[in-house]
Amino acid sequence: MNLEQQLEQLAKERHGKKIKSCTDAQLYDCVLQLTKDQMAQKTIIGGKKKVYYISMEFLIGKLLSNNLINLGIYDELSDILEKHGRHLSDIEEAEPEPSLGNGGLGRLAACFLDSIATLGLPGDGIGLNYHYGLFRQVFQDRLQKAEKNDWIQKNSWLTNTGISFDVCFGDRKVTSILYDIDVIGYQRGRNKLHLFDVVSVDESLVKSGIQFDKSQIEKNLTLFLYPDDSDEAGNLLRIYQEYFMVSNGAQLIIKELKERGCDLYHMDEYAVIQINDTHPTMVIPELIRILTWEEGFTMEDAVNVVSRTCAYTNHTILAEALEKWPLAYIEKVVPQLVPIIKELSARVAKKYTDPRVQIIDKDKRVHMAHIDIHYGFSVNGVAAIHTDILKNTELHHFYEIYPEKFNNKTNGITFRRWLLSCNRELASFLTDTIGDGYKTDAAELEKLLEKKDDGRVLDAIEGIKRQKKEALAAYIKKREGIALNPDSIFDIQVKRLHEYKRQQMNALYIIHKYLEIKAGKLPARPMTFIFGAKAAPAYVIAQDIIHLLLVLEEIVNKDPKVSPYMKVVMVENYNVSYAEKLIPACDVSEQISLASKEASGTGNMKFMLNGAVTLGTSDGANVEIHELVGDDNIYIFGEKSDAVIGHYAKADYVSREYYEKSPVIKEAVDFIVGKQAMKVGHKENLERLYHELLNKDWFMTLLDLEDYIAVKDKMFADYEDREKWKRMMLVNIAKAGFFSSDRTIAEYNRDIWHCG
Ligand code: 26V
Repeated sequence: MNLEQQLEQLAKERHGKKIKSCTDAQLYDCVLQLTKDQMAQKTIIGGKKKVYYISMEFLIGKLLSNNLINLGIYDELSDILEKHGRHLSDIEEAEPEPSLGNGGLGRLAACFLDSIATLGLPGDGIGLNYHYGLFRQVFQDRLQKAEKNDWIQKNSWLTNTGISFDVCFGDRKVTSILYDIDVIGYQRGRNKLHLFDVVSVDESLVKSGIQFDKSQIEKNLTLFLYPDDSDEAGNLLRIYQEYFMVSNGAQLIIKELKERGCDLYHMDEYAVIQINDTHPTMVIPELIRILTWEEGFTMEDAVNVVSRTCAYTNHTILAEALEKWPLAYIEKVVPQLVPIIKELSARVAKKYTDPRVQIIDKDKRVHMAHIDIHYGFSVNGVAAIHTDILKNTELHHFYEIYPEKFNNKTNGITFRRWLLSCNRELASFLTDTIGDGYKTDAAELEKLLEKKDDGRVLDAIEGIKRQKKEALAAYIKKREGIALNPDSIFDIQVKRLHEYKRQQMNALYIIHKYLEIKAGKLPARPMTFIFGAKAAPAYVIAQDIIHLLLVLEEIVNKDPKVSPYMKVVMVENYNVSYAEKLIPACDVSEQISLASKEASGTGNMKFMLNGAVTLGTSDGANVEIHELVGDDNIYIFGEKSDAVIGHYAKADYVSREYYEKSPVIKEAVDFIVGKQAMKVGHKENLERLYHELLNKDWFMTLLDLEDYIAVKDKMFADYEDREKWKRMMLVNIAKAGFFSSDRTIAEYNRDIWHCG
C-alpha cells in the first residue's frame, strides 16, 4: 500500500470518514498513526557502547513535522493532503505541544537526541512522563496566571512498553511504567526517549490552576514539571521525582547491559551516562547501591566503575540554581542512599580538607554538583566563556584537583527543527543556491559567503524574511489581536523571564523611545518590540517585569501619536511552537544578559541561523557568534564578564548612582511609577519593580543601559542601509553552521562518550 492508501484506510478505520471530511484533529490522529508506523520500521541504532542522556527535562515540542522531515516523507504527505483539499500546516496546528521542559536545558536535551540519532550513534534519553508540561500562561488584568497544560491524548507519540520497575522510598514503594517515544535521525535509524511514569498516577488530583494535593506521592509524582528554572524549590516532591527517575534509569540501564551480555565490572565499556545538570545526580549513589547490594561488588569496585561511566554537564553559574539538598530531606525520601552519600563524602573529606570541595557541608547539606565532579570522569560547560568561568572562578577549587576532567562543549541546535522545519522557504532557497550538502554537513553553509555580493541572492534572503514577517503578523493578529506592520523592524526577545536576562532593560529602552516620540523625535522607520516569556510562579520580580511589559503594550499601542511608529507585543504562552513562528521573522535578536550570567543561550543561535542580527552582550555563546561573524556583523555592548565579576567581588555596584547621574536613565526609570503607568497598571507591582531597580538591581540593568541605548540606536540606523543589512543577514546564516548540534554531539562523542 502506498502512503495515500494507508492514510485513506486509517481515516476509514479510525473515524469512518474520507480524508477530505475528517476534522483537523481526526486527520492529525491518522497522520500521527501513519508516522508512528513508518518510524517503527526503522532499525534500532546499534553498537557496543551506548550513551544514556539522563535529564529531568526534554522540551521536545511538537514532533509531527520533524518526524516527517527526518523520515523523508514531508513533501509527499503534504502533496497527498493537498490532493484531498487539506493542508499539512493545518494538521500540524492540531498537534498538542509536549512542553516537557522549562527552557534552554530541556530544549538542548531534545536537540541532542535528534543529533545523536542523526549521527547514527546509539543513544537514548531517560526522563519523566509529566502529564502536564510547563504551565500554560494566560494574562489576566495584565498579570500572568498559570493553568495546567496537558498534552497526552488517546493517541500520542507515547508507546507503552510494558516494562515496569519497583522504586523504594523511605515511606512507600511505587511501581513505574515505561513509555517510549521513538527518535528518528535525519535519514537514519532509530533511538528512544524513555519516559517513566507511575502506574497509580491520578490526574483528578489537580484542582484549579496548577494546584494539587502534594501528599499523595504515588498519585502525583509525574503530574507536573517543576516550573522554577532557577530556584531551588526546597520541596520534597522534587526529590521524589528525581529519585524516581534515576532509580528507574539505573534499573533500565543495568537490565539492558545484562541483556547485551555485559560484565558489569566493565560497564564503562558499554555505557556512558551523561548527567544533564545536577537534577539526575542521585544516579551515581543509586548505581553504587545497586552494584554493592545486589551485584556483590565491593564499595571500591562499585565507586570505580560508576565513576568511569558518569559524566556531568553544568548549565548555570547562578549560585541559587545549584542544588544543595538538606541531608535530612534525602534521609526522609531515600534513606537507602544516605549511607552511600556519607561514604562518598567521607572519602572526599579524607583526601581534601578544603571546605569548598566537600559533598556534605557543615550545615548538613548535600552539594549535588560536588558528587558529580568527584565521582564522574568529565565536567563540561556549555560555551567557551562559561567553561572558563567554571575553571577560573565558580569551580576553581575543583579545577585545581581535576584539571583533566574539565572540558567545553559549546551548545548547538538541531537544524532540522530550527531551519528545515520552521523556515522551509529559506531551507529550499539555500538548497537551490548552495546545494543540499548543508543538511548533513552544516559547515557547508559557508558556501553562501561566495554570494555575499550577489544582488539576486541578497534580495531573495530579504524577500524570505519579509514573507516570514507577514506570516507572523497574521498569526499575532489572530492570537493576540494586535496588528503589526511588516515594514517595521521586528525586534524580538523571547526566553524565560529572569532578571539576569534583563527584559527590564529592553523595557527601559522602549520607555525611552516612547518619550522621544512624544517629544517629537520620530524614528526613521516604525519599530515593533516583541516579547515572549514565562516567569516561575513564585518569582515575584519576574511577575512584575511581565506586568510592566503588558502595561507598556497598552500605553504604547493605544497612543495614537506613538503607535504608528512603535508597537509592543507580549505574546501569551510563549512555547516551542510559538518560537518556530517568531524566530524566522526576526530582524534584531535580543541577547542582552548581564555578562557572565548566561551560560550559553541557544535562542541566539536559532535567530542567527534564520538571518537575524544579534544585539548582545559579551556573554555565553554570543562571544563565539561574535568571533565567527566579526565586528561588522553583530552589535555588542555592555561591560565584559571580568568587569562584572569584579563588581560582584568588590560589591561596588550601586544602581542609584547610575540613576542619579544620567537624566535619560532617570526619566525612563521614573516612568515606571509615573502617572501614565500607574493609571494602567498596579501600584504594588510597579512600585516594587521601581524600588528593586533603584535599591538593588542585582543584575546591573542600569550599568549597561546607556550603552545599550546607544548601540541599539546605531543598529536601527544601520537597518536603513539595506545593502549593508542584507549582507549582515547573509553572513550570519553562512556562519551559523558551527552551532549545529551535530557538531556539538560529534565533540561529545569524540571527547567524552566514544560510542558506536
Ligand atoms: C533548575 C531547577 C531548580 C529546581 C526546580 C527545577 C529546575 C529546573 C531547571 C533548573 C536549571 C536550569 C538551567 C538552565 O536551563 N540553564 C540553561 O541551559 C541552557 C542549555 O545549556 C543554556 O543555553 C542557558 O544559557 C542556561 O541558562
